[in-house]
Amino acid sequence: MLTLDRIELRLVRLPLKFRFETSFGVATSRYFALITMFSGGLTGVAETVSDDIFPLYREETVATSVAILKDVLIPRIVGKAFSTPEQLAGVLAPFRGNRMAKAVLEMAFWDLWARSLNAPLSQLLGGTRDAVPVGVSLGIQPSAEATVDVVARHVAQGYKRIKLKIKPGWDVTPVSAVRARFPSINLTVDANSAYTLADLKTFRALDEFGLDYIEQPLAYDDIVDHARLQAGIQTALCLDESILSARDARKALELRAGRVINIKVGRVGGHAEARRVHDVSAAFDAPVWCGGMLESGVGRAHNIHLATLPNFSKPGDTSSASRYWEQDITNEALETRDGLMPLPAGPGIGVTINKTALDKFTEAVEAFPAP
Ligand code: OSB
Ligand code: MG
Repeated sequence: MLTLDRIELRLVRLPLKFRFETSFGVATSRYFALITMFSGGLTGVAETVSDDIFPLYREETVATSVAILKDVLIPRIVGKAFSTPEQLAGVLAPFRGNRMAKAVLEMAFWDLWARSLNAPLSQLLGGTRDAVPVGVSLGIQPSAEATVDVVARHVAQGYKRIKLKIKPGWDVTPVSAVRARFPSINLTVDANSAYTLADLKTFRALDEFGLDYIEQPLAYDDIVDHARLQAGIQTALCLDESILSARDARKALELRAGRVINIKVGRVGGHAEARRVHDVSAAFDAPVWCGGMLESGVGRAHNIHLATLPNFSKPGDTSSASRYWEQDITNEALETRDGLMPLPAGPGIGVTINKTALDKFTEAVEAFPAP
């Protein structure tokens, strides 16, 4: 049993090294709530993946997650004792939605629990590898030439898959330029829900470029139109925003709304649900891969541990930390070698907090003691 003596919530803003443009907006920094759980001499840590200010990816923002964490979720668990992450998740389960807020607590508890057992998180999740293949997600660039340049740089760094962000009016142009220069790289696109079924012609055009998949072309809350689109094109669809649970994954795969699933721990409410999405996808012979939300070393370490499960058979988005940050908040450098990200070794998520760096990027701290 682990008693949660105290929970700390920090608001952290990390400046990004690059301007990250997607169909829904531009990011120049990453804002998140970092949760630390204290039990005896042990700690567990995780970060939110909620949106900065505007709910543009899904519904949750840092402000909504923090409100639910403070008013509803933290008061239900602080001072209480839990013997498994599932037990803690069970206390949060009656409350609807707010999966990103629930996930940060569930994930921090997995880290704490794994440290208490002196085991790596990957081992407790059932992971089978000590390194995971990774690709890179490249934001929208100002021109086709700039797109080819940025792709060339990342191909040279060994990334095993290049994903281009696209939006209506900026899709076939960058893809055809990149394909002409790199005929055989593993190439994908991510539309972040910017298209509708009226854009079928564009998807038929994209069919000509041998993409491994097209990620989340249609609405963030849709699977029915995705099934219609999938029936009309050759390229596999990959669902990201549309999948919030293993139940969603089951329905989407049953309807053939896609053939690949991007798993993000925060989006589905935690590691246990992420593992259930992984398992249900395996039952449908649908490969999965581990997505990213521009996480710091803390969230990235969680993602790498999850991605050691066997059905994570496509390269994920957990690229090198040095690509995103001048300075990360973890002591360990999370860097890829030849397109492989080594599992951070040691108990829990295998990384430790650089307190000086964390303090530097912290905007506010709040402590929740046991009542
Ligand atoms: O759709 O996968 C996405 C980043 C923020 C929000 C949504 C997405 C992304 C990425 C970046 O693609 C992945 C990463 O490098 O962490
Ligand atoms: Mg995506």
